[in-house]
Formats: sequence, structure tokens, C-alpha cells
Amino acid sequence: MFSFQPNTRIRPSPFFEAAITDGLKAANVYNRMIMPTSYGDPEAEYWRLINGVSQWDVGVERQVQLKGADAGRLAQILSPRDLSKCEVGQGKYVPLCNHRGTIINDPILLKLADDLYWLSIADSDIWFWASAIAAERGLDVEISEPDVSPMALQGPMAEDVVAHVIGDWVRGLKYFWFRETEINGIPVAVQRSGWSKQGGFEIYLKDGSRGTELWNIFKEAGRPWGIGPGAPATAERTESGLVSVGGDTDDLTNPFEVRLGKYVDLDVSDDVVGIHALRRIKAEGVKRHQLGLVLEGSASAPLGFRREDITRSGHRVGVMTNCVWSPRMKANIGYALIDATVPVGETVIIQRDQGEVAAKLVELPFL
Ligand code: THG
Repeated sequence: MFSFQPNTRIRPSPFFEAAITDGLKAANVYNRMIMPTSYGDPEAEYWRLINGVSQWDVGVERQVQLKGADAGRLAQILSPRDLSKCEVGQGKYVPLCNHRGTIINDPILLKLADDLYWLSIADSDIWFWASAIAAERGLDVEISEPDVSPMALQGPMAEDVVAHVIGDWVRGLKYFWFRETEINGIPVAVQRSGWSKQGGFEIYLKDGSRGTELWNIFKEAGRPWGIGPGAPATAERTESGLVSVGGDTDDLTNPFEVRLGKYVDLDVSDDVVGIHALRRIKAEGVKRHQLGLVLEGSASAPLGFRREDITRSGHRVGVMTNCVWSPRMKANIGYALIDATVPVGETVIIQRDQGEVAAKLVELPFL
């Protein structure tokens, strides 16, 4: 039996004890923290997300705080998406690229004030990156990881639960917009967001000593709607076409290859990190694209530890970056990162550990 010993370098989130109490059975590591992944019944957790409301400990989505006169300037230097029209109270999905135009993270940017921003990050060390770039550019900005931990309520019933706890005004929040408030004196920010396409909110807890208390408020309030614990669901996010940076991308992937080109504005100023490379990549033509794969076979066959090669006429044309059983499509589905010359509609071969499997290339999202 494999066992995993948490230590001071692999941190629990403020909701970890509540997650254990609620029957947490499996976890992963993300941003050097424990990320809950399953409460033992993935199928039930999936249908609760599709039909009801699911409660997620996503405290691993760390905030990198930019504070000071140059906070907005640094945010724009870090992101090739034009932020000039971003208002206080607004969030935006912003790919971050390195100087080669390779995507290194895909945070949600929250503008809390003209001189205060959070980057709600995916799994890589943006604190180091932002600090180094701010210092090299001589900017007047302080970078920190504040005591802020998101909890997500996702699914078609999430809005009713959040409105019941916080007030009907949350129903008026637009996508990625947020507001700071208190719940029983617990300081939070409430945002319409979350890593699913089933709708919902994220509650950013601003006092890590009150995680269990906040978790239990939503757990109790959600009972009439059948709330239960869950985690970001690989099947749902794949059906919905959401990108997992670091999972679906490698260290050469640019935003255009993985359908994130719409979040890149090539006419941002020349001091934006990676913008010269992104302009060149766009001008030269993008070499790979991300498509959906529907695999043959009617038994669940998830991806193992590595990306699997995709071949066509005996030649390697790309990789399958993820693969999961879709309960709604009743098939194994995944993403291909594949030569741009290979079009939708083609059938390709996946070189799986269990043998070759045929798969059809389709547009994303699946659903
Ligand atoms: N919530 C918060 N922080 C996060 C995530 C989150 N940080 C890490 C990770 N998730 C960042 N990645 C994503 C990826 C996609 C979306 C959100 C965060 C998303 N995309 C929509 C889509 O692609 O359809 C909408 C994007 C748009 O059009 O603006 O929601 O989940 N706090």
C-alpha cells in the first residue's frame, strides 16, 4: 500500500480538515500543496456537478498579489492580453508566456484596486517569475502570496446555494466579476468563476484560520440542493474543452496551439514578456493545433503517467495529452496536440500501453 506523508513543504489548504471529515479519498500535488481529487465515487461526483451542486477545495489556486504604484504595469508586462479596459471588480483569463512565447501559466487576473491585483494561478511558480521581472524592470511593486484560498461551488444549483448564503445580489455578477464581502464575519471575495462549464462561483477565503467554518456554512446551506464534496472533474472539463496548462501543454506550447489565441492581443506594447515571439509565431504560422479525440472502445481507459504518441500512416504526428471516460458521451475522449496539417474528421492511431487504438479527430469542445 502506497502512503503519502504531508510535510511543511507540501502544504494543506485551509479546507483540508473539512475535506478529510467529508471523506476525502485521493489527492494530488499542485503548487506544492495537497489538491483533493476524489471522495471515492467519481461517477456520483460527476453527476452531482452536471445536475446539482458540488463543493471543491481549490485552495491550491494560489494568489500572487501585485501591490503598488506599478502593479497594473507589471500585470500588463506579464500578460499578452490587453488589460487596459479591465475595471476594478473585474476578472480576466490571462495566459502568461515566457520570452519564447511558450505558455507558462493561465491565471485569472482579479483587479481589486488600481494598485492591487491578484493572479489566481495554475500549477507553476509565478511568484518567482513576477518578482524577477519586476526587479529587472525597476518597478515600484510588492509581490507576495497573501492568505487567500478559493473554494468553488459548481453546478446548475450553485447559484441558488450561494445566493441563499450571501444574498440575491450574487445573481447579478457577470462572468469573472467579483465583490469583496463577509460571511458571518469571515472576509471573502465572491466571483462568478470555476474550472467547469456547469456554472458557479468561487469564494476566496481571506483568513486561513476559518476554512472549516466557511466550508461548513456552505455544506449546511446546500443540503436542500443535495450539495456534496467534489473536485475539479477531469471528465467534465475535457467534455467542455477547458485547457489544463502543464497537463495539455509542454515546454514548447504557445497559446495559439491550444485555442488560447483569443486571449492574446498582438498590439500590446513591446515591453510585454513574449510579445515579440508571439508576433513571429503568428506570422510564421502555427505548426500544431489542439483537437478532440474520440477513441474506439466501450470500457473506461484513462491516460496513465505519460502523453501517448499519435500516428497516421505509420508516422508520428502528435501526442494525446489527456484521456478520460465521458459518462455523457459513453466513450473515452481526450485531446490531441497534433500537426496542424492533420484535419478534423481524420482517424488516427493512439500508441497506448495496452496496444494501438483508433480515434477520430473532432472539434473542441465536445459538448
Ligand atoms: N479559478 C481560479 N483560479 C484558477 C482556476 C480557476 N487558477 C488556475 C486555473 N483555474 C486557471 N485556468 C483556467 C482555465 C479556464 C478557465 C478558468 C481558469 C475558464 N475558461 C472559460 C473557457 O475557456 O471557456 C472562460 C474564459 C473566457 O472566455 O474568459 O473558465 O478555475 N480562481
